[in-house]
Amino acid sequence: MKLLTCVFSLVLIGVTSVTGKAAILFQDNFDDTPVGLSVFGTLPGGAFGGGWNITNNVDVLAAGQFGLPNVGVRYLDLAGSTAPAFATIQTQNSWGASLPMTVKKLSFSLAGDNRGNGDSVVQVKFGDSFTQNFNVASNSPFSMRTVDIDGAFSGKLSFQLLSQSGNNPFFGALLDNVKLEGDLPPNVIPEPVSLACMSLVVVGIGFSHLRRKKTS
Ligand SMILES: [Ca+2]
Repeated sequence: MKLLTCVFSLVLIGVTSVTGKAAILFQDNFDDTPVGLSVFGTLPGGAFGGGWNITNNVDVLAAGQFGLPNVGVRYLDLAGSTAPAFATIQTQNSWGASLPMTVKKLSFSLAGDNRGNGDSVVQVKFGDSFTQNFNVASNSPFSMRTVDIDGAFSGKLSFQLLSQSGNNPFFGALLDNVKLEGDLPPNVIPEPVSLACMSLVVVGIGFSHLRRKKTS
């Protein structure tokens, strides 16, 4: 292995160990979730592991069902069909401690109830450090919301239907396309190849030092 290749590899390894590898950490478009009203307990969750815990209940709706938006295959109504209906859904995964990944960006799609029931407020939380309320007009179509999450934040992600201005407690904001992006853990343990490289570099530096000494 040539010295230059080794030096280049070490520089690359150095960069990797500082920043980690950018990746999607969690993603759920609910398209594989079984359709049903008043879903209690848990949801199976999406790609990249982990499901959801539900407080109260949600409706898992098929696009176009009940005259609702005909996009996104399946999505959630955060007001289920059984009282108490205003749901909180929270990831079973907790990022930061047991999953040592750095979460940097959260995105999701929200729509109004689309049944003329009034405006919704959805509270989004990430661990104990991040909380933000999103107002959703009753008739608004799905739109993507994006939030920059400080890499220092950690914990579980949750969506809670806080309020609904209409009279029907069973029609609430619609949620789809939840995604967390960030960095995978940095590779801090040197592999055998890296160790061999490092030895070569050290020897190389020693030689060039000796040569400079001889020529001076
Ligand atoms: Ca969907």
